[in-house]
Amino acid sequence: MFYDARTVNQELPNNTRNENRSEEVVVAASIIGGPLAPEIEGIVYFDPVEDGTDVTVIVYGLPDYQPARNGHAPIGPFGFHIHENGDCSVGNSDSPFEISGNHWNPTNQPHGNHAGDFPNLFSNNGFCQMSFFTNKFTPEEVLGKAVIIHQNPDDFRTQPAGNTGKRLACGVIGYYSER
Ligand SMILES: [Cu+2]
Repeated sequence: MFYDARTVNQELPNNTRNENRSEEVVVAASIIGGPLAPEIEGIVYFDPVEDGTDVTVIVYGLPDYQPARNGHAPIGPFGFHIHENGDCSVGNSDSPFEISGNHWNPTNQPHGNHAGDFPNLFSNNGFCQMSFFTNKFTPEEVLGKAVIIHQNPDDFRTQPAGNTGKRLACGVIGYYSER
């Protein structure tokens, strides 16, 4: 199942949730760049499959890659996670999206094995498309949480967040429908 990002950017009212869900209703997150990367836009789909979820991300406007230098982490590939709070308020513009909280980690695992630990996003002139399967949750279990794109790559070993640096973009996971 595949939808264009621009057709699914409206969340359904609360009173339509779980009632007669048609095939046009999907669990997804519309991604918006914050003050450090306002060009970013995109969508993440969470499609139910046997024993888990197919996650598909389509993002535009990622910053250009910059290699590590002078003790600074590389910019890109971009760390990508589910965070525990579905709130994409910017807050501090020098360190946006802090209100989304820490990684979603319902089984109390070390970073690298959080339910919300995802592969890094690789930019192709700003564009990324990626799909992967996870058995760590169903789409319903991540409703009301947030997806975050970070400035730096996830090393999947530094605790508690993989040394992924600042938060470039955010999206709240909810029910979306085609318009
Ligand atoms: Cu994160």
